[in-house]
Amino acid sequence: MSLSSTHDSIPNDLEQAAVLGRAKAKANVNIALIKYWGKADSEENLPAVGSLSLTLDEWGSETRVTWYKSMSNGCADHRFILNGRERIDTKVNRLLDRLLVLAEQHNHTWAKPKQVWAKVESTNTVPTASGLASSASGMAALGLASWSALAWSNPFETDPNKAFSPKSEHLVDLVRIGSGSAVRSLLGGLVRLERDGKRMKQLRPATDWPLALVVAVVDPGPKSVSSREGMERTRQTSPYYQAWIESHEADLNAAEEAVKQKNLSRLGELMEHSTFKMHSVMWAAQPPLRYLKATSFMVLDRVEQLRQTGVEAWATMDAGPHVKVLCRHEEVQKVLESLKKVEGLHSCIVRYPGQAAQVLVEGDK
Ligand code: 2P0
Repeated sequence: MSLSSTHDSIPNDLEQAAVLGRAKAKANVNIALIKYWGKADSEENLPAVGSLSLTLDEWGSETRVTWYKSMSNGCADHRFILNGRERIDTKVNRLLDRLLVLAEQHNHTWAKPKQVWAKVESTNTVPTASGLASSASGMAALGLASWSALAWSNPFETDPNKAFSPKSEHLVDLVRIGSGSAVRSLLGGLVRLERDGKRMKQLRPATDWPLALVVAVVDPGPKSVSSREGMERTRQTSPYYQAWIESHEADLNAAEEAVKQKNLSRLGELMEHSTFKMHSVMWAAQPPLRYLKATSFMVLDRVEQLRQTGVEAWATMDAGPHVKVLCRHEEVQKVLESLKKVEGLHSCIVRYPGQAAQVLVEGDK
């Protein structure tokens, strides 16, 4: 049940509401090397396939959540302020409402969640909704902050990358309600998320393998079709959907093996294969989902040429036109030099492997 749907007014004066708890968290974006596309259950946002990702440094979200309780009997909708501007976001509301349901189920002291609402203040350091994974960092930071503001301990605190207590499963479930890919941003470095959307593990920490991702930004504007809508359209109409699902696990296992062996060319081959399969199944949807632009293909040509000259560079694209090129640290300059020659390319940004999501300590503001 969506609690926000039962709310009918927003208190004009915040002083009419008591602060129940507050916390701040940050999370970085992650880019899938082996892709998630398609859902087994839309309501629970369960993925139809697993995925393998690289959490990046610097690009991410910092989010502060304050939970309020109305002093009157009135209820209020959650408020969401992104980069200083108030907006309505169904993903945010869904996640917060789910946390309130969870609180009720676990007899949290807040007792009457209908009178409880959240103010979310978030800043993104990555362009929003353009296929650069802003919802991954956004939902991971929101999940962790809203969870911590309930004074539930961060289940990742003791062992950020390995500890999976029942509590951390709840946190994973919560974050996944916001965004399927966001779960992976709870961990740093190279991460594998299983098909059940719950179990995941870090395959390698960020500092363990000097990789880089050169992001060729084709068009910084928002994407035309949301991932959620695109996945549903693909499931319903693409004749290749079943083949995508059935052939996926083998890619995931092979990629995990390549990560274990630090075999970049094998990992790169598998990454490109997963990307092209995902875009093929999208193209076969009706109407087709065409996230790639002409410039994306020009970048792909460059990446292929780089490989012909001995540079280990491999491409991946998500639900947007940008091309992310995976390579070694020491080959970043060669990749940049080559991509500079692509006409019409907006910009190139270099990112490196990044850390897990974390709760931030702040003064009593
Ligand atoms: C991924 N993408 O694995 C894939 C590759 C885009 C292409 O996960 O509906 O925003 O919120 O679960 O996580 C983007 O989809 O979708 C995504 P929802 P999400 O990164």
